[in-house]
Amino acid sequence: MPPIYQTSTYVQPELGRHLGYEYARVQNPTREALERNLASLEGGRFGLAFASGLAAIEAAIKLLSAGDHVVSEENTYGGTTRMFTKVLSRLGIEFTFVDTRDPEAVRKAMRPETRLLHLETPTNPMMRLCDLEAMAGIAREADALLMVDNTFATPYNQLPLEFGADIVAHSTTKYLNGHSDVIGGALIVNDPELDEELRFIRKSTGATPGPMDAWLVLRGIKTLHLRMQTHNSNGMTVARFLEEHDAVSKVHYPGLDSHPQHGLAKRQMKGFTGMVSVELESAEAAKSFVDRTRLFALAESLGGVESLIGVPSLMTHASVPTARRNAMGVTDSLVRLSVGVEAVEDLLEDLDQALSGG
Ligand code: P1T
Repeated sequence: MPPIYQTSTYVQPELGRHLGYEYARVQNPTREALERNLASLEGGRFGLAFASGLAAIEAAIKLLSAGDHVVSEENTYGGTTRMFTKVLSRLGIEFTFVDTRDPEAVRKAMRPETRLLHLETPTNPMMRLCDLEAMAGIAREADALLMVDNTFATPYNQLPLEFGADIVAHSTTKYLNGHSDVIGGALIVNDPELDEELRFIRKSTGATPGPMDAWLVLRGIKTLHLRMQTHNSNGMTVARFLEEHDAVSKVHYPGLDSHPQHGLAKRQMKGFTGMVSVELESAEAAKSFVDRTRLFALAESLGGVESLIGVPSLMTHASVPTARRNAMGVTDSLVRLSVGVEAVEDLLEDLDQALSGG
């Protein structure tokens, strides 16, 4: 097993000569083991681990300068939107948010100063998809970088670099670690210059993960394929069950025939994850549902072995302005489930009793 190099610095044999390791913000062997693993999983050449998913995305945006422009999918994780609109826009980087299901809308949003296109597919929490190949074409035409947040899909189900992405971003907090005990992030790239620039940004700004967290993520990844098989199959079973349930108005899950982009999902994804969003009849019904589940724990986050449930508008996406949220369908009656790897009959029983009201 790779040791946990729990150190901040490394002794140098003489002035002006070190053994490849100077200071742990810059180099750490445990972190490097994780980075090689992440690169290999995504089919990329270089991996960079970060202290969180947001830190990873932020580092990629820091490739840009004041006056540059980013086109972003509108239905990203609420914290990503908040970072773009409330922090990074203050530094003179402009953001335009679009529905990336529509390639024409994306093409129209691109400007001469657009340097990066940021995507999530499936999106959090509406499970909307975008056509990665089409998006890579649009980014290339505009001479912009394509960044894909692959947190929901995971490399087990989808490989954005193969479709032409330049940067894959992850919150390793989620499926990659898989055990809800670490906050972490990552970027994976193929281009050595991009890798070097990102490493420079991380070294200069400092969002590195500690060795213990890197080690835990690496350990979690060893079972990624086993966990994802069960997340995929439990997700599908739960989505089908909820689609038939009288108390549920609508299910958003790319694996269902009823998903408007099911064809695209089958083309660019191998499986459809454990993330399922459902619309109930009212905000009260949603509250009663999430308060009554017993196996599905009411909590933010996703992708761990234990099932979680939440209302995105009041939790993970509360920082997105209400009008924008509502326009995308992220209302108080939308419930998001992160279906875990428990026995699926137990999960269905729990959902059924919680939906049957009290
Ligand atoms: O929490 P952090 O590791 O910083 O990752 C942020 C992030 C980035 N990208 C996606 C797609 C995400 O879902 C997240 C974090 N999301 C949640 C905490 C959540 O419950 O949706």
